[in-house]
Amino acid sequence: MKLRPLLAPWLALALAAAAPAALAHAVITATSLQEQPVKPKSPAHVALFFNSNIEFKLSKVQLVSKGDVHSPLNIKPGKKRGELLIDLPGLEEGEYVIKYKVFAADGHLTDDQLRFRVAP
Ligand SMILES: [Cu+2]
Repeated sequence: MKLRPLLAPWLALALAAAAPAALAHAVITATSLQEQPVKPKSPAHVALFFNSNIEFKLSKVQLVSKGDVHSPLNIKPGKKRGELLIDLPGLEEGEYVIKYKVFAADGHLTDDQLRFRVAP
């Protein structure tokens, strides 16, 4: 069959182009950080809003602070669909990253991060 080597790459491209429409990965649509910046040295709750329900037992969130120090953060469901609440300890002023690995209700993993600043 001489057609096969030609057909296969074309098919792979067509499938790749069709794939995104079939997926429903959890994507952040809003965060409370936009309205309530984190103040220094005061524990805070940060809410992340996803476009999908989250499997909380499978999801993990870490805080990355200066010097690439990773610490696990407690998470819990919020009141709204797709709302994830994060407990933040009191932090020094500076730049931080929230690294999250969350599973959407459809089982797809989102591995991403969110930068934020702690300032008075
Ligand atoms: Cu998905």
